[in-house]
Amino acid sequence: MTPLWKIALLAATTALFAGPAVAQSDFQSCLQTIKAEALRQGVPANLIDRAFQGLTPDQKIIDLDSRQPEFSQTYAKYVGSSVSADRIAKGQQRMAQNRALLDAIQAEYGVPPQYIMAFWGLETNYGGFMGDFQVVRSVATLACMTKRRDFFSNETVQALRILALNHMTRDQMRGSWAGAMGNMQFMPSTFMKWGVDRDGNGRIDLWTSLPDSFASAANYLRGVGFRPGLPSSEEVVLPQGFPFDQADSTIEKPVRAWAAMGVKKAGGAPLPNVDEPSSIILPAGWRGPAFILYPNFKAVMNWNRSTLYALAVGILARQIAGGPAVMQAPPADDEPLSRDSIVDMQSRLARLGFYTDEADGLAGPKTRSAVRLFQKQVGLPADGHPTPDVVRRLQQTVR
Ligand SMILES: [Ca+2]
Repeated sequence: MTPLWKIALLAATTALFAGPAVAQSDFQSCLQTIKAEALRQGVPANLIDRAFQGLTPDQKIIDLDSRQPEFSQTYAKYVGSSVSADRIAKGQQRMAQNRALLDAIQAEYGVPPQYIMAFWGLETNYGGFMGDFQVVRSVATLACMTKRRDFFSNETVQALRILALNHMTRDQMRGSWAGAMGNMQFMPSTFMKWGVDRDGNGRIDLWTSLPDSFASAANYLRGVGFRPGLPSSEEVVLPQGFPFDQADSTIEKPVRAWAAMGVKKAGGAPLPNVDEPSSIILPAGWRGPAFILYPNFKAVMNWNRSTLYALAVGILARQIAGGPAVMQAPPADDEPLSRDSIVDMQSRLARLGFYTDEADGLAGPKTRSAVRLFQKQVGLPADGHPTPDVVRRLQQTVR
């Protein structure tokens, strides 16, 4: 489920301020600290006391939170499972059913219907699984029983504010184990910042009101920079001899500059003749599909800081709107790497002087650029994509 990524990465931004995890016996005193902040933000004391009455930490959530994925995610597996034929068909059906509403929202917020459908499809399979955890208990547990105290304390305060505004009762307010709520899996803080009462009944209801859910998603996307015009991303073909070390989300050029290098849309049509900053990425390495990332990709990444998630949004949106599927298949041997083998790879790259960060088992931009330096040294295409083959060659080279 996507909220996992979202929470992990949002939380990382507040890690500097996070206090130590507290023992279970301190749960009540932790709640009192949260209560003080909620009072400061105008939540009535009796409402807070009712919301916290009988509240205990949920061990299931603590267990789920401590799990770390054993393997890295690959483009083929992630996009293959999240952009299914069924999800495309359902998205088209839901878009047709809600056409007038979605057109009105597009006119107001500049977000095309297929994007709202793509987020809805990826977040909850069009409202099919919104989560059944009590949100106040989830975020209070995560605030008081994990290391991400500041982030989730604020989420708890925002959840209390939602109750204070009578949008939902404590028992009705359900979500994922990590506190993501409703059709679009908004965190309480996102709800408070971007939620919209589109149907005008006086309550923001992201569970049962589609007008509220869709308008809130569009309001959020516009708020984080989504603009009408270019899509978030699209598949491209690279010319023979394209320098693979230029294919990285950290390298930006005007769209026109990529076109001048011979980059075309998949299928051979020219790229748009514009100067918007854009990047090329190879999410499954040089043998797989290439994508150009336009400025709206950053807005999508703001919703969820996972490149694969953001690519899936663009691919799903395009096909919901009747556009083509991705043409280039990923290589069949692009296998996920275990955390252990990524750690092994990082420490060997460090011994070569190519990698100076902590060997954390997560292949981010610094790992990719270290892999590129190694690939150049041994004469491989420098796509920076970590594969079992790269790991094997490193093991042979650095002992
Ligand atoms: Ca409403």
